[in-house]
Amino acid sequence: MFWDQRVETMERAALAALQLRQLQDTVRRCSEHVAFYRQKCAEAGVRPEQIRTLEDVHRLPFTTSADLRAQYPDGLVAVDRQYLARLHTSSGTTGKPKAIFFSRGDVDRAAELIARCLLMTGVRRGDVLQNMMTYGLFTGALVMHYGAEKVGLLVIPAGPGNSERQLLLMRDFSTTVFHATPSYALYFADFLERKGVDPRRDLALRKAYVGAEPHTEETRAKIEQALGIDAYNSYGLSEMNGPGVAFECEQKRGMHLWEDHFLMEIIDPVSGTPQPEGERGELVLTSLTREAMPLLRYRTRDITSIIPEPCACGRTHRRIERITGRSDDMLIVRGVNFYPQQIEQVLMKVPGVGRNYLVTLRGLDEMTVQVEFTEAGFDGQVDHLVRLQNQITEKLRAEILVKPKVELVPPGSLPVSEGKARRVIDQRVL
Ligand code: DLL
Repeated sequence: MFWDQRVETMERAALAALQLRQLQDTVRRCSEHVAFYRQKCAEAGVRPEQIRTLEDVHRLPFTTSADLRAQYPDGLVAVDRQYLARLHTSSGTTGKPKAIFFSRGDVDRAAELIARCLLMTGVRRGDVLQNMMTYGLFTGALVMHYGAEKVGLLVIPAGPGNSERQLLLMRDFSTTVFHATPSYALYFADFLERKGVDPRRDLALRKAYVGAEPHTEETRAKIEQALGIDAYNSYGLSEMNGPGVAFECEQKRGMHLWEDHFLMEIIDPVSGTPQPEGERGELVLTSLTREAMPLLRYRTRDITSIIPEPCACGRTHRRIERITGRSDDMLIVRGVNFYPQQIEQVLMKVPGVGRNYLVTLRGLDEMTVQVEFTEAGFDGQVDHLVRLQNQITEKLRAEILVKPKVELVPPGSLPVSEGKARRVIDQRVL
């Protein structure tokens, strides 16, 4: 089902022509109204009228999250203050937050994109969406909320955490879809199991939208299996409205990125050079329709690749692969590089492994991986746990080439955060 079939299935040539017009307009607005971009473009030796083809995007300067912090609070705003309609912020791990402004039109367009995403997964009027993301400065809940209302769903603004209340709402109002981080979805599945609730029998749940943090295909499978639902991957970032940038359709093979609103490139994260289509690298996005705070060539730091083949659903907007990590998340332990996602990938495949884990780095280069085991998989025999522990250690060593200390802990004993999961704690004294 389509929200806007004409746009979603637009011929590639028409889409490219639209993108070029919008790119030219965005560059012009940035140069006219944002001193930061005027200076950056001058330094790069490029003027708006020199953007004649989509390839010319490569001549434009990059924007980084450091630039956003340096321009905090409003150095990147491109419209008069009276046209600002909403503020969101994104905190990240260090220092000042990033402030993201929306005009009235930006708020509407963000909701429109969510509406496309939701219909793409087969929901319709009459569905009940329980929004378990954090309401507030984070984009995750509000942007989804507005889009879901636009589609005509009944939206329950539950917010995160408090699993007892989530369950109560789910039961009393027959929730059919929920929106949550994958880590909370797993935690909630565990909670239901502990309560003796069988979601297939006792609840009306059919689908979930999971996003805002990296997760593997194995984690998706675990969520789907534990809750008896279809889970769709949802990608976005505050700098580009929040959720609704790229989303899976019913095929669940990569996420359609809305190319009439965002121009995507994949670059080599080290050299900054564009990668050929299909190659893995860092996703760089230029907003094509944002009014309040347009961004040119924003370095997302997210690692993915473009899927060039057309999708069976008929949409022509290209898909990106599941995000495998962030270029700044890479860990170096005892001289070996790897991504935290590789650990998750291994863990979620081992029978007997539960739904939460935590990697801690201490001292000079000691690495401990705490892993919850499942209630069902543990029969009280300690030697079974020891065997599981050895098995996990071996599998991790084979994948990341570093031998960690593995500690098995009971289900529900590792911390669960209300927002994004923190999977790695680095306390090294290097
Ligand atoms: O997390 C927006 C969002 C909310 C997306 C709800 C989906 C659902 P930020 O807080 O600015 O915005 O964080 C953006 O989160 O650059 C990625 O590193 C990561 N991220 C978001 N979605 C995914 C995903 C929101 N599906 C940053 N897979 C991004 C992997 C994701 N990483």
